[in-house]
Amino acid sequence: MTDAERISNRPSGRMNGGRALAEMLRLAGVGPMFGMGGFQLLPFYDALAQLGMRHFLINDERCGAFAAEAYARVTNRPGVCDGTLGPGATNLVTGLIEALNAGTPMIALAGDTNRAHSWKNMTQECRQAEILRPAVKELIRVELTSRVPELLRRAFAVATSGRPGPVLLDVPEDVCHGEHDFAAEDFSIDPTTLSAPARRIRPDRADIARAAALIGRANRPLILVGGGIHLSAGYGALLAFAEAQSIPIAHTMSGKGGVACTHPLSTGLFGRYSRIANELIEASDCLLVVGCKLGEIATKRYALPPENIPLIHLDILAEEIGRCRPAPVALWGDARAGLEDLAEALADDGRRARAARAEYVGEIPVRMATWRGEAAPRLDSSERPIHMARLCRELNSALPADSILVADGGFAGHWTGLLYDTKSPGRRFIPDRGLASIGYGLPGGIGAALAAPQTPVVAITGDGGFNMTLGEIETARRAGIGLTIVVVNNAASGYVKALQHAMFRGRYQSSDLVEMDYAAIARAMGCAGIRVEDPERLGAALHEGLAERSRPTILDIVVTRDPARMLPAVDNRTVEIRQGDRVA
Ligand SMILES: Cc1ncc(C[n+]2csc(CCOP(=O)(O)OP(=O)(O)O)c2C)c(N)n1
Ligand SMILES: [Mg+2]
Repeated sequence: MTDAERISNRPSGRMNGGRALAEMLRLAGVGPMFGMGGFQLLPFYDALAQLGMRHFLINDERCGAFAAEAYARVTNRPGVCDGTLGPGATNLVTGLIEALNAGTPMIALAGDTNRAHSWKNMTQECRQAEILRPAVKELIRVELTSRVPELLRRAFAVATSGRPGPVLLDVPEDVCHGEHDFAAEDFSIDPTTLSAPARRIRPDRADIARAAALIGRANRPLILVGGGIHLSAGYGALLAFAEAQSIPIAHTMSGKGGVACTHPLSTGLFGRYSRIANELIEASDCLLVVGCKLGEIATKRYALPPENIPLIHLDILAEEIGRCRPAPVALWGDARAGLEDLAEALADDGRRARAARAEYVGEIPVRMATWRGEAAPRLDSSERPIHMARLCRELNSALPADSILVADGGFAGHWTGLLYDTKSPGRRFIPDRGLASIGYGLPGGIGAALAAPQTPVVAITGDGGFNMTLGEIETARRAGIGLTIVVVNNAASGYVKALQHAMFRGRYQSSDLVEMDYAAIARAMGCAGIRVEDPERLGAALHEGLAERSRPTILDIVVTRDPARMLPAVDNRTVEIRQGDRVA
């Protein structure tokens, strides 16, 4: 059913607020929802059942928010989650901030107290609106049952416009349980607000002309893409522009997949960890930053890019431009629209630019091959416990081009951010870099798998992050999804332990985990579980996981326990940098 057909199928008559919420979400065509019930939102749950809408009980509302967030990243449609009064609502905070910082469209519902009894120590009562307000793009308190459709419309508009983000609807119990006579006209929604970006804004023409002049003069321009390229779905425009002008592309962890990592113009990850991109940044004479906040990790804690290199910053959020690094040319607008406009402005100069930069772009595959040669001992390592680089190499070989890899906040995200290769453009690498919480991998994998049921989905997580959210194995099994979960088992809060090794001469505190057999845990929970200690078994285990389509497979990968060898490279926070030093 198309959005337009669904939206024309309007209900009317007397119904409670919960039913009105569900009817609006049905019109909006939302995907599976995630939450845990409580008294306040029960009419909403009942309406979902009656309308046959998909909603998954989750074992922790934080995970519900993570799952909805990952669903939204895969589809660019708002993910939906809910929590009940008090602890349900406060558990949403981490997932909502992930969405806020990453610019992911979401709608969250929180049940609140019955206003006849508020502030009389109702069970679970707390100042949840105050707690949640800074975690979302907008918090909307629904004060009248009759206004449910209007305010849900507003929530979609806010979630998907400008820089997308999460919107929380705070719904008092009496508004959800209360009834109203609705007319069919009450139920409408603007179809353009059902996915991000709802609308596109183009940068100012004069700014485009200044940027084009700067790029036109550059011998070694470089594009730095962040997660905004996905929010804008600007893949075609990025590649067309980069190819027409012969400009290589580097990406942040969130920007991976803006262009396929296997494309000859891709220079890989830049920032804290890099293959060849950091060197290219330092040798560049013009940087075009697209949909990227230039935060701590992208800039190696503000050591990159050198101040003397002219920088053009294209971003949908005006106040993000120049926040961390002055941008002589500011392009305020949608990433795709901005790249299209730059391509048009420079269209007549393409032949000359490609000829002038032929040698420059020819360097990229050569440098990449040199890097690969240097990294080969790690990528091909047959050591036991398994080397993280070898695991990444096996992921590169086993995962087909259309697969999605969800990466958790610990080493899992950093190693795969550096070494995993996407083979086609698109949001196929999903790290939770908005807030970088550990514990995103499993629930994020659930959301991604439900968003793309035909697509192979792998979630890679640390053992610490996995411990945090183990209960969601039950959710994944109940959902019957063929998700493959790769647990990087280093029996440690590894990133912390590696930093303690580097900075405190091996004085470890609270960074060891007890040795666990996650494959056995998985089997006990009715899933497939494979423990892998031999790197030669990795490929077969991944294929087994990908072939299992109706229940999760947990691959328990025993990786290095040596904290001296856990980091993908030197982490520049552990090194005292003096002027003139080059670190990592
Ligand atoms: C919720 C949360 N708490 C703490 C941290 C800080 N932190 C970053 S990486 C890391 C280690 C996580 O251990 P694990 O998930 O096993 O991953 P590993 O680094 O061992 O691969 C921690 C604690 C965080 N990012 N998120
Ligand atoms: Mg660990």
